[in-house]
Amino acid sequence: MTNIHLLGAPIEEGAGRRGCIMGPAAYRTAGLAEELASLGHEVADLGDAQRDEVGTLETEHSHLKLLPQVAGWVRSLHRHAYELAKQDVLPIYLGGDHALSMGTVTGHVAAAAEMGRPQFVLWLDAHSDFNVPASSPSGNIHGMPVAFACGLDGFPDMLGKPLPAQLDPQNLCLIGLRSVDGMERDLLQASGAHAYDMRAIDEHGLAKLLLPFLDRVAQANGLLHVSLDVDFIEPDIAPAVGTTVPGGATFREAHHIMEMLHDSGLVTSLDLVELNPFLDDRGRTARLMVDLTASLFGRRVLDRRTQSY
Ligand code: B3U
Ligand code: MN
Ligand code: MN
Repeated sequence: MTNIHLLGAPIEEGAGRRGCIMGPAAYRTAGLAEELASLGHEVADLGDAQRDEVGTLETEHSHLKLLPQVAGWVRSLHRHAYELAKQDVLPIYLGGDHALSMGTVTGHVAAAAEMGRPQFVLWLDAHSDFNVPASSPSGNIHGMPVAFACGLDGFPDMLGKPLPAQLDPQNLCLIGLRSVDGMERDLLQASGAHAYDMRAIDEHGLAKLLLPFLDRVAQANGLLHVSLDVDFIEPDIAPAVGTTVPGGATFREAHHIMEMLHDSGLVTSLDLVELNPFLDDRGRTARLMVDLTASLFGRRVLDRRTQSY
């Protein structure tokens, strides 16, 4: 039994199109809390976080879209995540676009550093979200949270203070990549992060990519934050996302990853991001995300684990 805290993060200013503001409500409508409770977990819904008021921020990068609004969310969510990380609960952040992870990941990394435990991050996404302001072709801040959390240079004052602790790219695993910008790819590859595109899944299978990473988390007695972007999944079955990229994870692959994560017992926090209910087809994407979360929290057909290779 896990003590799960749900926190809504209805940010949409980091994405190129509107609609993610409705994400937390869609998860509630799709029955996320009830589903997790039916698996035997204790679930508390903390409601939605509020955005801080932030005035103009200094930056040479004038193409950054809605910067003060995004920074307002990041500051608020950073505080919430830091506080939740220090409690004996497992927070699920209901997005909201992926810029929210600038707050959640940095909050968890800061708390982990204070606790003297390494923080690991699993990023399940079609994109690596490793742009810095200078490399971003769009100016959409949801394309930048991983670079920010790793402490790359060139960001305005998103947190209202220096980054308390950086995410070590060695502790970062990205799976599902199929849309990475030119300069972004150079930054990602130079960082030393463990990055896997769809080709790697095709060639090796998910278990071979994920299990060694999970082993490293376990060996290091690490904490594991999972950030699940809707666009990780094939858009035919998960259409409610602003940046669909064909060739995503299948229904079976997505559930398989969640089941392996559950069996590991290592996940300590989770972001569900980029759900745009305005683009959904009769709630099917919201329901799929709820079902995937249920697999991550123990729903299974038969009682067996993936064997190590
Ligand atoms: N890399 C592109 C596209 C993108 C990243 N994340 C999303 N889209 N969702 C960018 O705008 O940075
Ligand atoms: Mn993303
Ligand atoms: Mn994405």
